[in-house]
Amino acid sequence: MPDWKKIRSDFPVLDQQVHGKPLIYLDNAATTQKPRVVLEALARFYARDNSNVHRGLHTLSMRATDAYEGARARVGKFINAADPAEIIFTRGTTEAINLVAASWGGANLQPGDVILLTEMEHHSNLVPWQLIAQRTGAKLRYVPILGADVEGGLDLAQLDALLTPEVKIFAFTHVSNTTGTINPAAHLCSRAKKVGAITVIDGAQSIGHLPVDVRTIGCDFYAFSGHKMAGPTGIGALYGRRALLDAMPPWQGGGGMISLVDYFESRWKPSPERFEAGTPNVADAVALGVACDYLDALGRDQIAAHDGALARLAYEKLSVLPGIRLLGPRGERSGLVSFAFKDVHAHDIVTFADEDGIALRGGHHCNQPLMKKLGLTSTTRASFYVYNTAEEIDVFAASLRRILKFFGGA
Ligand code: 7TS
Repeated sequence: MPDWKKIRSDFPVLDQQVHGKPLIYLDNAATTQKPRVVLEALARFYARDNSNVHRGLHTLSMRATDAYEGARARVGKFINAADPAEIIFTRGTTEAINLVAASWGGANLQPGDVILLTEMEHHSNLVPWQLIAQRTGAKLRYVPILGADVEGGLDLAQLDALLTPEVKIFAFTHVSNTTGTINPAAHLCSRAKKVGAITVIDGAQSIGHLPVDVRTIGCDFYAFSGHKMAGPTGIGALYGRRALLDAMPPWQGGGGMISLVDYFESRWKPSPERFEAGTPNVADAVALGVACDYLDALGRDQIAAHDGALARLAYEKLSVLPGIRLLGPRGERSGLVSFAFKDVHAHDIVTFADEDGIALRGGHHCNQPLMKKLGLTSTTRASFYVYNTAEEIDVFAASLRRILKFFGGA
């Protein structure tokens, strides 16, 4: 069992005061903080190994290439990919989903085909599909949610009616960034497979929080961001099954992705180079590999238990506040709580909590359609990670009581 109290000192940014109070960082669903080992890996790469990859024969270039390809293998191992070539480095989840939509979707979707999504998707797993639907004539269809303030899960009873043979892609989030719902990813993939649909999982909120094994889940694609798993911004990955990737066309052209170029036509390298045109983000990829080591040393099952316990504790402490509407499941949930008050705007709560040194997030969380469905325009969200503690939840709950009192709500 990790010593959770000691872990805090691994994160230099947490050692500061905000408005004279110790920083309590509860905005981890937006981005997590980075441990010292990740910061050092970035500095070390630039101080010792910096060079462009793949195109050089000199020592530094070979070192940079080894480090970059080593990071690819490490990230592949982190999610149990069968082959490092199944890992394509991207800027993050958003770019990874855009890659699948543009490349697989552009090559395969026909008018009348259906892209199945869910009503709880982040804009990143929504807008790219709208764009490719417009280009190809495919249609969008949604798995509805049960009331999000009841349990916040998908209405799985509708799956039989929705998963018809016209469905070519089923793209869904592993964990909701607004309700904290953990979707039954393996079950959804096996249901999609029965009608021959490929599956794309948005892993932005799961990758750093739960054990993720793409082969056990049985998905075709899995997209995630490094900055939500203790790694740097500007780096993430798309996992794709090799057979699918090898049959997909490039989505961006440039150096590094070709085997031969002539004035009028070119030939592509296989995956992953085919999908990584231009100089890649070498330093951040290397540091992402170090973030994988850091999280695996803690144990992702332990992290899931820790974050989930904090979220359940917060849910219980907040549920007694007058007039609160708490979203998502009461029991098993990922490490976040999202809530709304009728008379106090989320932005006011976030601003007032900041005075107590607490970092929260208020708004639609890039979930505008879900907000509309819930009859809300915004929620306040507290999201937890390895360095958060039960004591911080107490301070957070006390701060909310103070804020409600100020607004005349308690
Ligand atoms: N999918 C989900 C479920 C997310 O929560 C996010 C980011 C993304 C995709 C996009 O990730 P990116 O790294 O490509 O930007 N979510 C949030 C959030 O909840 N608050 O800020 C960013």
